[in-house]
Amino acid sequence: MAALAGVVAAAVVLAVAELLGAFFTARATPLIALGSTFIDFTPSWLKDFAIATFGTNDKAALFVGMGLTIAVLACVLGVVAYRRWTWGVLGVLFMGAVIVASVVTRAGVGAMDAIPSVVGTFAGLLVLRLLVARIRGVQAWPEAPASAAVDADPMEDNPRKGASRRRFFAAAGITAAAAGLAATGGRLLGAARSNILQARDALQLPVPARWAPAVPAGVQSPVPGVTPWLTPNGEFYRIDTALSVPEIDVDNWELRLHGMVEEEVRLTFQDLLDAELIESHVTLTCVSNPVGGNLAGNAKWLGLPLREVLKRARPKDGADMVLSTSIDGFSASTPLEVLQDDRDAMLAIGMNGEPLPLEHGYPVRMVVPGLYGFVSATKWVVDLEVTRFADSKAYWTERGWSERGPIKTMARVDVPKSFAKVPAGTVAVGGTAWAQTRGISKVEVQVDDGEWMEADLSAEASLVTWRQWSFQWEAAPGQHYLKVRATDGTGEVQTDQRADPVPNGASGWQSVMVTVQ
Ligand SMILES: Nc1nc2c(c(=O)[nH]1)N[C@H]1C(S)=C(S)[C@@H](COP(=O)(O)O)O[C@H]1N2
Ligand SMILES: [Mo]
Repeated sequence: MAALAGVVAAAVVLAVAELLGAFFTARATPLIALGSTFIDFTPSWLKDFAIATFGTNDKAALFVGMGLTIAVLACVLGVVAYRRWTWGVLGVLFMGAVIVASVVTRAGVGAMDAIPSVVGTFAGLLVLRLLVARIRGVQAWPEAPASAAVDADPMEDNPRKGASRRRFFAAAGITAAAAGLAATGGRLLGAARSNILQARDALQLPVPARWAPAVPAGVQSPVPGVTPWLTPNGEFYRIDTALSVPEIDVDNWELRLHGMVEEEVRLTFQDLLDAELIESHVTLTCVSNPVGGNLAGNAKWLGLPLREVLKRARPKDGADMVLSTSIDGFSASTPLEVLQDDRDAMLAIGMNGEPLPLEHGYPVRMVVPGLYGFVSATKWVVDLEVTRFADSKAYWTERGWSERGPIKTMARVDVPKSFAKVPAGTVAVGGTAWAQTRGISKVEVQVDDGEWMEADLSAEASLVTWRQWSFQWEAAPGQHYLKVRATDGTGEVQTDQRADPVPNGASGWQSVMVTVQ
């Protein structure tokens, strides 16, 4: 009963904070803040494990893990509070302090945002006090007399004790239900108070000063089942540290470009709308993508070239990096020269003809062709500091990843899937390959230990987008391994050297086992 009292009290802490949290910064509720803090302290091997095991469900897995941990701690605290009330109080206050500390140390979160957690903690303490008193009430009644039959129900023997026990469970149940209602109410209220989705929908993207070059016919591999050449927004992979998507009001958004510059530049969202925007297809890739993985996507981006912004700021001699920071404290280190050359690195506001989806950085993110996202693609970006690699470290660099991240040449098999069973005869094999900024000049397929055979390349849209391929395989019955490798535009063949994603991207040739029947 004391353990149950602890769990109910913990639910009250979270629910009250959730309800009040509707009136404060959304990222400041206890679960989000604790989870975000946990993510920030996650070592890279654990991040890698989480992505490898749960893929893009890693956040759901984190919430389940947190829920279980909190439940266990709450059981313990409940028992402690029942045995020694003072120790219980100290334990609850300590947990409350941990929550408050994790809330107020989040980027872009103010001290006032701790109010829901503080009120929630005291509400939880009050509930714990009342429930513990009820348990004491149950305990106060004598046990059933020793003379009673062994199989007799003690509640029958001592009806008053039974009634007081039922009162405890009723109080616990009603409180838990109320907590559930409060939490749901808080969610709905928070969603209702936020008008960010309406603001995004109402946004009219400007006409670009320079349209994306027309996509040639035949970019799509003719093999059915190969990933679409243009990734729809809803299917675009999502990787970030944000447990709760930042909600940014475009009227308050401002970007500050500062540091080693002759002139500090500030941009409002209206400045971006009024600027000469360009449109460009770019394939984004995540450094955590394992060989054969699908953490890559291709979209048409609309934005302001970063070289134009940097031209206005005039970087000083000696600067070699731009540290971009998001509203929630993520940061990326991008070589300055990459943002100044002609590859069309941009501050993007549009994705496939729409404003950026919230999860992909609304209202403004960076898109830099040729670099993995962790060193370039800052979503919800609000700050650019011109600095030096020697002076500043980005979010993932501090956690054991590389400070630079050019994308490695990679070929991927989409069809047939690994472990597929196919009929003997001609089997259509297909997939995609990327080497952003260098382009793909060749894709080859090897069956078992045979000769490398050249695949048919689909049309090339640009050097910064992926290029699809297809291959007709005359398959004989039995179990076979299909290997694939790409050659980039400079003639360099994709390395067969196996490497893990940490620290600067996976490498090696993908091998797919297929059973031919
Ligand atoms: N604010 C913020 N931006 C971020 C990240 C992040 O964690 N926070 N992750 C980066 C990484 S690792 C990648 S691969 C890309 C992914 O962009 P997407 O989610 O739009 O596909 O975003 C980058 N930008
Ligand atoms: Mo990434």
